[in-house]
Amino acid sequence: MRSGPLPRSSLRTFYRNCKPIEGSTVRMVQLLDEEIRSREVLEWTGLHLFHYPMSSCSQKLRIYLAMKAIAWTPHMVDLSRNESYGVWFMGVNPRGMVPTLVADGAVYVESNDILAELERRFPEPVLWPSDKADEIYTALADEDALHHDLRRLSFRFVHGRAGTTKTPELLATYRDQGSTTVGGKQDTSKRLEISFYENLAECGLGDEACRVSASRFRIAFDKHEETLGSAHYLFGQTVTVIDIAWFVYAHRLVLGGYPLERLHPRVDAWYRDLLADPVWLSEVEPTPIIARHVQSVRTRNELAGVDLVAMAGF
Ligand SMILES: N[C@@H](CCC(=O)N[C@@H](CS)C(=O)NCC(=O)O)C(=O)O
Repeated sequence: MRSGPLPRSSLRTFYRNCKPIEGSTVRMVQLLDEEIRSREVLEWTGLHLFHYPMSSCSQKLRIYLAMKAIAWTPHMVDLSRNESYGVWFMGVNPRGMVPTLVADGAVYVESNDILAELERRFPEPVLWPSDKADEIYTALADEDALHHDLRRLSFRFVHGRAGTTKTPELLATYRDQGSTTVGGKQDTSKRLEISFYENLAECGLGDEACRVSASRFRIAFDKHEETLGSAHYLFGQTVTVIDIAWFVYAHRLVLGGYPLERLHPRVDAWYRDLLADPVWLSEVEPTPIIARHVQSVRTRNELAGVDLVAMAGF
């Protein structure tokens, strides 16, 4: 079973091929022309973002866009209906994931690469300081490496799912659709997605896997707790993309019952401070229907003694 973060080697494949952002030696994922099968997007002008309201990576992008007051056209991809695995969307992003950016006909995948591209196009206000460009890239890669952990905890403790919503047939279609290369390289990302969902079908959201995922976040938050002892934000005295990325994670985990205030009081104060900003809040706040569902999942788990705290032993 694969419960660990993505290996560094596969993360590195995300960063090959295209142009680096200023101050960074790291490269971004832009699709090559022949990898884009839904050809009409090549004609699109301006910025178009494929996203989903409750997708954590989409939330990260939307907060960033709002902070920079960048105008963009939304394209909702309904993940609850597996729309990202549809033929048309796979022809835009062969990884079948949101967020995906189309910028004047160029297609960018991977939320952190999209942030890099946007920072290059819209440098003000600075959210990715060029003197720390590579450090920030590495910190974002570390955050991305926890994405499957977040998804696992989210599925169980926020959405209250018991297993997978992807049938073997759907996964087979997903496997066969879209370009097999991304940015000119054979892509490993889809294989990791398939193995996540196959594992979910086979083993469900088991206690042990969830415990491992929760402890990875505890370790990461412990580091942030230390950082925030001498800095206002996670990368110094001003807000950066790292704050946005971790704010989204913190919010999702708090929704799932992670005891942020008790275990990491400085991180909790930092999180609450950012949450008080209506721009940040509005991008992560669940709709009333989802909020009620999340609350009922929490109550049900607590009554059964299988809530996140009990399960993780925190
Ligand atoms: N490493 C990717 C992760 C993207 C990702 O996993 N997106 C999720 C939503 S947060 C998705 O599209 N999932 C589709 C699915 O699981 O069906 C990124 O940072 O963009």
